[in-house]
Amino acid sequence: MLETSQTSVREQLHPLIRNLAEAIASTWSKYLDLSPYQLPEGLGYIEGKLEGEKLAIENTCYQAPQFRKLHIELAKVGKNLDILHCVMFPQPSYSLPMFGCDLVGGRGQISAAIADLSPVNQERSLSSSYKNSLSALPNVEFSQPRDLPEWGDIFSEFCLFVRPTSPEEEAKFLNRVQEFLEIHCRHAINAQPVATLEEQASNLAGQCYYCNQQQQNDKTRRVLEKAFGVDWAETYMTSVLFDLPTV
Ligand code: BLA
Repeated sequence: MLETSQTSVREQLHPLIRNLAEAIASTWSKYLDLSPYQLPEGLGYIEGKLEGEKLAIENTCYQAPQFRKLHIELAKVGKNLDILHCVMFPQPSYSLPMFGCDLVGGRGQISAAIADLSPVNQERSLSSSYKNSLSALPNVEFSQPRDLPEWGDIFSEFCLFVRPTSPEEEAKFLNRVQEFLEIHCRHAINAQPVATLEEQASNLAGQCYYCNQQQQNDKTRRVLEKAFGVDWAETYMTSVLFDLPTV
């Protein structure tokens, strides 16, 4: 029963969202040693109502030695809003950036497509190895780049934030995200855990700042509040979308 409704959420989503979800999951399983991650009780598959329309959320979560939590969320709000949200939370013992991606679309058009490898170290700057790999990627141009909101100081200089205007631009976005993921997974599997508790604390503080900034996204919060109420939205944003490890 659950399986049937989950499959149908996925099938009804915008093709870019479906394809990107597929690409993320297959890149993870290609590079990482995945094991299951237990989401808070009752928050795997969720249904609510937004202005009389059905909102369905499907969460998929894994963990790996280098990652505390690998999360893909697919959501469908009535006929008009399709969402993909993805975050890779590193273990605080690994000094790795945060991969994040959000796609928001409606009526056949993606309005927001964002992907980044965001630094969470003390300097809030990617390591030279990441910078070298990302700089070596071929230049991609989009006809409608978008401006980051005020809370977006967490994103790196490589952040891609666009409104894709054609199937070609959608394919270019998908391809660039795939490249980000490959670079990230290759770095992660070659990384050594940090030695000191101070470094771990600093990584954790960086992740904490990242999550606090993401929690300022009123556009996400409003969708969740309208469908599920203010308290539920707060719990969901702080315990599923942008939670922090307990240490
Ligand atoms: C934008 N996110 C949005 C928008 C909506 C959502 C409705 C506005 C779309 C637009 O401006 O065209 C909604 N996103 C959601 C909901 C969920 C979601 C409901 O993920 C989950 C249930 N957001 C992230 C991550 C990033 C992110 C990981 O979750 C980046 C790595 C970014 N989303 C992000 C940004 C905007 C956005 C930067 C634009 C915000 C703005 O312009 O103010």
